[in-house]
Amino acid sequence: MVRASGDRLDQQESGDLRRSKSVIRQKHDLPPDMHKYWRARHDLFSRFSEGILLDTESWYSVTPEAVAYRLAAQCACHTILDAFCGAGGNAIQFAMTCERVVAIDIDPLKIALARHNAQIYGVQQRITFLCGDIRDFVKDRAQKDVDGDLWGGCINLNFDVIFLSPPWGGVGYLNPSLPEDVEKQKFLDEYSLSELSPLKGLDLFRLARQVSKNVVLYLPRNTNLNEISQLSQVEPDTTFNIQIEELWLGYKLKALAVYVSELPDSTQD
Ligand code: MGP
Repeated sequence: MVRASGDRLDQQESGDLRRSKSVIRQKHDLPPDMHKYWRARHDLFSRFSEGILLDTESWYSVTPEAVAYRLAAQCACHTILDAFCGAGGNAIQFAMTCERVVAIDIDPLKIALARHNAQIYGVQQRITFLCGDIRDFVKDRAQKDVDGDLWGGCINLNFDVIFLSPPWGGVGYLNPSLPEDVEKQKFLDEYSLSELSPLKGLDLFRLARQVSKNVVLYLPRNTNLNEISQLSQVEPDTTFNIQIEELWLGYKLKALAVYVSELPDSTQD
C-alpha cells in the first residue's frame, strides 16, 4: 500500500514510533559488534540528541551527515527521487539543495523514522514520503494512461536525478562470501554489484534509467571498478559519462558515489 505524506507525524504516530521495540534508543539495544555506530551517532546526524530515531538496519546503513551533505551538493536540482530512503539521512540533505524530494522505502517503519527525523531538521514539508517498492513505482509509471493520483500524485513527475542507496547485504559487505570453487586471489574482498538487492547492480541501473537521465548510486568502498564501468554498456545506443567519487569522512573512506549521466549524441549536429 502506498501512503504519501510530507505532513507532520501526528502525536499518536510519534508516540507509537518512540514505543516501537524496533527503534534503538540506547547503545546496549545494539549488538556489541555494532557499538561503533552508536559512538559515531553525531557523525550520522549532527542533531542526533534532538531525538533522531533509528532501527537496527538504519544504524549501519544510514549515510553519515557530512557525506549526505556532499551528495546533496552534487545532486542539487529541482526534483530528485530517493529510491531507498531508509531513515532519511540523504532525503533530509536533498531537501536543503533540491526544490522537491520524493523519498520511497518499502518498509513502513523506515518511512515513519524518515518523516520523524526530517521533522527534527525542519525539512519535512519539502519531502513526499511514499511507502512502496521502487520496482512497482517504475512499473506504474510505464503504464499507458496512468492515473496521475497514484503514488501521492508523484507518478508523473519529471525527475532530474534518481539517487539509489540500496541494501548492500548487511555489515559483512567488506568480506563477501565466495563460491567454494573460486581460488584464492589477491582481490577476493572486492564487492560485486550482483550482491545488491532487491536487484543486481546492472538491473537496478536499468530500472533507474526508466526514471531519470541522471542516476546516482551510493556503493561500497570495495566495489569492483570494472563492474561499475560495465554500466556504460547497458544501453548500446547511449554514451554515458560515469564519474566515481570517493566519499571520505575525516581519514576514513566510507563509500563510493557513482554519478552516471548521458553524453550528447555526437553524431547529431
Ligand atoms: P561500515 O563499513 O559498516 O562502517 O559502513 P564504518 O564504521 O565506516 O567501517 P569501519 O571500517 O570503521 O568498520 C560505512 C558506510 O557504508 C556507512 O556509514 C553507511 O553509510 C554505508 N553502508 C553500510 N552498509 C552495510 C550499507 C548498506 O547496506 N546499504 C547502504 N546504502 N549503505 C550502507
